[in-house]
Amino acid sequence: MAKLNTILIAFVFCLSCTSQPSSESLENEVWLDPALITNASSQSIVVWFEDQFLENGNSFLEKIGDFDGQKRGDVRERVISLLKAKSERSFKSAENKISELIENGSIIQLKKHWIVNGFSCVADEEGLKEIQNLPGVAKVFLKQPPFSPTGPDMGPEYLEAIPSSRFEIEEVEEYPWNIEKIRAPEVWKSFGFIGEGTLNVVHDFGFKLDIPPLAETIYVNEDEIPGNGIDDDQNGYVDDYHGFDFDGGSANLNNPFIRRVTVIHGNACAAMISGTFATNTNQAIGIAPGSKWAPVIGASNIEQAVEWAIEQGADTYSMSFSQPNLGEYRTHWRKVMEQGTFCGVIFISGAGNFAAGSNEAPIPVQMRNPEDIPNAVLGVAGVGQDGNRPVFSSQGPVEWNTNYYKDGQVNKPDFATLNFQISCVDPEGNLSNMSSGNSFAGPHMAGIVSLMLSANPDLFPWEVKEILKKTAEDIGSPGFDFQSGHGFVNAYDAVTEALNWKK
Ligand SMILES: [Ca+2]
Ligand SMILES: [Ca+2]
Repeated sequence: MAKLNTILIAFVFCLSCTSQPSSESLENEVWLDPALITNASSQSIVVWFEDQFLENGNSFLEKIGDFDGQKRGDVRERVISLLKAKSERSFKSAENKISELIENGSIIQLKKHWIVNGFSCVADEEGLKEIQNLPGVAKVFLKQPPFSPTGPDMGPEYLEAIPSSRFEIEEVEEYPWNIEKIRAPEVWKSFGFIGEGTLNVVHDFGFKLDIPPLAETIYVNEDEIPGNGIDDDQNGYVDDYHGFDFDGGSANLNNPFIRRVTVIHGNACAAMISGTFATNTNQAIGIAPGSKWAPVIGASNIEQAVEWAIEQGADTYSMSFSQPNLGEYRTHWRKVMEQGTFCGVIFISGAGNFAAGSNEAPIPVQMRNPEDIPNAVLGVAGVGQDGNRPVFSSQGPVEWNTNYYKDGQVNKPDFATLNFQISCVDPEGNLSNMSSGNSFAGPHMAGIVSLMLSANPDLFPWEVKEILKKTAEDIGSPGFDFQSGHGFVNAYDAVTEALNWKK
């Protein structure tokens, strides 16, 4: 496409004037995020090459048909290879000039990506100008201000030994109302699926790793030796044994960001997905207590976090956060999630809590990034025990009118789970706190999807969504509505349908 544009522009120039187009005309082909400042001394940017797996803003739904009848696991490997090959090709053609820019200090902190074919860096005025002349460069986005939570450490950076799981279906004595309402225990007892074989990545803001019901199911990257300061598996991340803080550049995930009294946000979300028994009890606390979970932090480095998740074999990627006012940079997040979906990952995000009170935002921006991403992210709202929607729960629709994505109005949220007065795990591993918010709606969905993939690992993310649509109970106003989407989902009907699903 870039070449075609060059020819067309050159042709017009030749008709209208006698001089050849100057080299400046090449710069004009590169799309620049209007939020970029052309003479800034330092800006954090992300650069796309022209050659992308999904060629344009409409490619996601078109591409799905190419994979009919195939298996998620097989396609994942193929797509990863394709994405990496594109990235290597594009980078190779530009790498001499990029090296020059690094040497003269025009760009720093270069991070090469494959989930989207491109790279991130911090560029000065000269760097931004020269990047536009690199072969194959198509777009430059301003990365929005980094979001780096800080706080005191809690707990160890890694676990010396992973306790064996105490969870047995026969041993379950009780469970909180939300686990029952989502019909997880019926799945365990009727089918025996507890999420085995699935990995749920929890992208959040604070964790404590040694909480018993979560320590039993924490993910271990077997190729990494923890705590030795060496990148043993040579994936670019030192000591990424359980997870990684991509914003902090460290394996220390213990920075708590949001705590309500004793609730640690990341743990509360993870426990709803993969928690086993509350400490010293036989009280089940997670929807998929046989699944693994991995903590990541990385809102400012979403490419790295998603690439890491994919390479560790993630099945779900749960994001209980919401970013407003990203401008054109939303496009980049969407592309990451779209291409990540073809690597077999189901991306999930709570709908947000911006429908009432001091946080109230107008529609169509009550739902924000990433829960506003169509097709590739399940945006999940919720209800309480009585089945009613709490007033804070963000509503759709949303709008996509960026330079790249022209959907216009998009129906959101996609589904509803639970979000009101949910028991959360505390730092000792007990269920003792009642909290509310769509931070919990997403993890309920991740737990359900984990059970579905445990039952049928071959399902593509878009098939998972179809099954959820088919089995969701219509609540709120009849049919799709902007408060509960396609309806209230439950694990039992979703798993039953997943087992019967014919490719
Ligand atoms: Ca490593
Ligand atoms: Ca190591």
